[in-house]
Amino acid sequence: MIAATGPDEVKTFHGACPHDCPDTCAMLFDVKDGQLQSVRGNPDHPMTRGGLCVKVKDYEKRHAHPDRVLYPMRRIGPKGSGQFARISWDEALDEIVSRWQAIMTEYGPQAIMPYSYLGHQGLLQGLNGGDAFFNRLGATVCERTFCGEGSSTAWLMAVGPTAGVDPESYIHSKYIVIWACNSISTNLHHWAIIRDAQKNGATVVVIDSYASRTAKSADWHIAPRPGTDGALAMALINTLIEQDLVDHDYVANHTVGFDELKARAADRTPEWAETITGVSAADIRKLARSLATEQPAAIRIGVALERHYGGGQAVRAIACIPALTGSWRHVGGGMTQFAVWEHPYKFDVICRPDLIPEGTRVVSALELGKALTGEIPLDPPIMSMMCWNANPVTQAPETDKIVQGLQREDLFLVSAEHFISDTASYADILLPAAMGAEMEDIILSWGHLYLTYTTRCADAPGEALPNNEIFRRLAGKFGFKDANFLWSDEECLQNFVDWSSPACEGIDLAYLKQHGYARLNVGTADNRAPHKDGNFPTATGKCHFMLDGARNFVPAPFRQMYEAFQPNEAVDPLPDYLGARENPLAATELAKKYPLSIVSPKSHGFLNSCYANMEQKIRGQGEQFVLINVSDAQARGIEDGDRVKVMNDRGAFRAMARITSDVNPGIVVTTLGYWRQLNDGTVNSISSAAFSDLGHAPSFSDNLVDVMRTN
Ligand SMILES: Nc1nc2c(c(=O)[nH]1)N[C@H]1C(S)=C(S)[C@@H](COP(=O)(O)OP(=O)(O)OC[C@H]3O[C@@H](n4cnc5c(=O)[nH]c(N)nc54)[C@H](O)[C@@H]3O)O[C@H]1N2
Ligand SMILES: Nc1nc2c(c(=O)[nH]1)N[C@H]1C(S)=C(S)[C@@H](COP(=O)(O)OP(=O)(O)OC[C@H]3O[C@@H](n4cnc5c(=O)[nH]c(N)nc54)[C@H](O)[C@@H]3O)O[C@H]1N2
Ligand code: SF4
Ligand SMILES: [Mo]
Repeated sequence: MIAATGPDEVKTFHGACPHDCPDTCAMLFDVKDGQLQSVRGNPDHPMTRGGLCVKVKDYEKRHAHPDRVLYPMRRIGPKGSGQFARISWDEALDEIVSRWQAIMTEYGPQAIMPYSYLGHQGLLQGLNGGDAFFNRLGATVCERTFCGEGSSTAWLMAVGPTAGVDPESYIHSKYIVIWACNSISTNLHHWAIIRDAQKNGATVVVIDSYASRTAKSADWHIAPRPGTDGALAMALINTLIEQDLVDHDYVANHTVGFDELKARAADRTPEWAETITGVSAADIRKLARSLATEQPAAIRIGVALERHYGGGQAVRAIACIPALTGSWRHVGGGMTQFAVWEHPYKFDVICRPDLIPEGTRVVSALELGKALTGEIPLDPPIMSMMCWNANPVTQAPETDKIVQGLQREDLFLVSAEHFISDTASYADILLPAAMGAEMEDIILSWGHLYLTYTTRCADAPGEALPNNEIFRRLAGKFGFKDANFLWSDEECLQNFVDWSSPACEGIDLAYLKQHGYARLNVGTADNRAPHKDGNFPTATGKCHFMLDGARNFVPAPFRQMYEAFQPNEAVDPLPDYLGARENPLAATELAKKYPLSIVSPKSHGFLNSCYANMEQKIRGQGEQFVLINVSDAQARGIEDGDRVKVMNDRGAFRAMARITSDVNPGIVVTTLGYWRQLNDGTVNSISSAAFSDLGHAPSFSDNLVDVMRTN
């Protein structure tokens, strides 16, 4: 506790936002009589700066929401009907254990599949417990490559596991390129810094398939066709080299493969890229020149970049740019992917991959629909799934297939949730999960360089339990004695962070609890230029334009991860443009039937599918919509506000048409997160489950559709 205003008055505690968001805000929780009364951003935190986003600023309402799941429940109606009856925790856990034991006897443990993601981003409640438990059980391993695994693979190939530019150092940048990221909605506190830099005279460029909120606030919006960023990046490389805008000294000392990159980029001219991207050759030249001459220049990439076939290669190409120009020499110069690379979390202790029995199969979360329906033949089939911290029915591709799979009478689904989400509505056993202020944790941050602690300070309603406790109890029922399952929450946190690492110098758990957050010991935002003298955390210490074909370029601790994500097919030694699968200019047959490219970014008002069941949040975000250019609308007889059907061979959803010049002809946009049970289909009904080129990344920006008026 950090303050109390009287004996039974409001007490204030350190908190942290648990959502999957780069900002990981440091919060203050005001609690009275065990109830969360209100929340604030911690004004002392250098990134949060006292502000919270529209989603979370009234977080207490989510805690106290009347629809929260309060008790363990058993399904009593047809699958998906949402009809449940209360049972006790013991009954629920005993039923789970006996059903799983029967499945394990008949089919073996791999017939059970865990399914989770980062619905809670804590080391304890997000990553711990479930993985260790299911690994120990011998269940199928669920590969979760939703977010960043393509760009991470590319990043490791080019520069290694580095945070790159500290998001706070952007205050020193003079030229800022935000590439496929809608910061105002998805990374608000970084945007605040960028806006301050803009006020100080920095130029802000946004490269986005449509005029997002962030693009509209930029000095310059560049709108390549979706999935063509690799061509744009290669043409920038071509221009930098052709116009001799290269920092030759930096290139000679700190990079590998310049001559080969030069040869590769020789015919990737701005004119070539113009035909692919729709961005004029003159604009490409202008952008290249500014990136080289207006220093410090920084590039912040968003997750949407990896979301098409070729997205991984596009990130590799972009990662060459700051080394070619020498931007890395400056504080506020270079590139940012994920800050989390500097965080000393012990993932091996948290997730216990060592417990996975040899030969255990891996099923991709992105292929859940195919796996549950038998489209991917699995022996044994998946007979049970447990879902927590995730909502695949709205969030994963090919959702119609997922729903078909979840309707299987012989599938035993366990769901731990706050609400009866679209996925939880199919559960056989529904478990009530505790929420943010009701549990202790250290929340991971992938968007800044602070550890953030959150206090257990409010009572969970009904009988809700933290995820970690649910798995502790399940492990107890199975008699698992491995240390993880016996540690208290406090012991877990002591064991999950490498407190003895240089990054944690001067920080321990006691300090973190007292202060709520702590900056990692990695230099300050005002002096940090991590690759001024090269020092890339690659095997050579250099930035790799080119790989030599050997895989040992990735430094040892990350090699296993890289190998796991990297498809077996040979990797091009150099970056290049690889066309998207559903590129209308290339996939011409498909494009005759479905001529429009759809992108489905994050909404402003929801956090993935969280909050999309709360009335005032739906009002803020508006009903499910599709943005469409006037020419595409006219060609289909669509008027603004019409109900339309968006479809392809994978499925369809209905939305309201919004006619706008924010999207170019040939492109439509629908935001993610709307609940299927409150809408007629959602955007992932049309999404492809195909992997992009690197890291088994998803293909959410690689889909063709058509739109039809329905009223
Ligand atoms: N409000 C809000 N904030 C969130 C979330 C949320 O749901 N809502 N989710 C959180 C999560 S899990 C994540 S991963 C982050 C993600 O946050 P971002 O990295 O910002 O990702 P997106 O919003 O998916 O996409 C960003 C932008 O990329 C554009 N885009 C899509 N495809 C392409 C393309 O092929 N090329 C180019 N150049 N642009 C493209 C989209 O139009 C969009 O404006 O946000 C986090 N924060
Ligand atoms: N078309 C399209 N699809 C996308 C994306 C896109 O941009 N476009 N983005 C992708 C990305 S980047 C991501 S990260 C994924 C996200 O995919 P998911 O992680 O599946 O998304 P959420 O909707 O946040 O689901 C989290 C669920 O966990 C629950 N939850 C939250 N906290 C807890 C807890 O403490 N305990 C338990 N038991 N449950 C909890 C929430 O109520 C919610 O239902 O979606 C991906 N899907
Ligand atoms: S969702 Fe992101 S911006 Fe909003 S409070 Fe949480 S961490 Fe901060
Ligand atoms: Mo994400």
